[in-house]
Amino acid sequence: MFNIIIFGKPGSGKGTQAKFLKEKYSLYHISTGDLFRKNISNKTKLGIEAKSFLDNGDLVPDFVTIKMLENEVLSNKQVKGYIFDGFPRTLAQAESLDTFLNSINLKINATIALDVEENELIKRLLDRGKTTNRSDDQDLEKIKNRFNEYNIKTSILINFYNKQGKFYSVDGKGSVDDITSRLFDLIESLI
Ligand code: B4P
Repeated sequence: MFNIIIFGKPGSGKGTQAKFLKEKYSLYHISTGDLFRKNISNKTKLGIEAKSFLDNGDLVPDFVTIKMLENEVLSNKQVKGYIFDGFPRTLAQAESLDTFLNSINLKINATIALDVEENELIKRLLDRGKTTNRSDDQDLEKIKNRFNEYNIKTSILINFYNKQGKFYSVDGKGSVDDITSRLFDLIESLI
């Protein structure tokens, strides 16, 4: 099994690149953002709980997110590996992911960050906001709040995975194809 976390600020291209990694390495892709959005559009209990957090650009509380992630892994066990996209985003999520994976004899092999500066990210997210109904992409204040959430709660995970010798960073600027090639090159050097 080869299990990767794709990491980075909001809009850094995690979801975009995860699709290519999933195809190339036959991984099962788990995007917590997509799971929340699916639950919101299906008006499930989980979706109703998560909606206001997503709308405001806040992180959804850990207890909701961790349980959802574990259920998704346990429901999809016959796979070659997982790509975790948008999870973990807090220290509690990272610690619980390690404990959970350990309990089913799995581990994270690499955490790969897409490095992009905030001005470029704001442009990307506002552009997407024009063509989708994602409320969190349509308002500069909400986008800034998402960066703030990342800077306060998520960026500490760089140190967490660095200490485990599992943190890698890739330049996330340039064409989607160029970034995919950089990711493939890195992963080839790890497997
Ligand atoms: P996510 O769905 O994870 O969204 P994201 O961080 O904004 O996007 P991503 O980095 O995947 O960027 P993408 O490829 O789409 O999170 C949304 C919300 O869900 C969070 O704010 C939070 O409320 C909640 N949530 C999710 N996980 C959670 C967790 N673990 N705990 C608590 N809450 C959680 O790319 C963005 C745009 O850029 C796209 O339009 C794309 O086409 C474009 N783009 C990509 N690569 C590009 C490139 N190279 N050049 C130009 N544009 C590019």
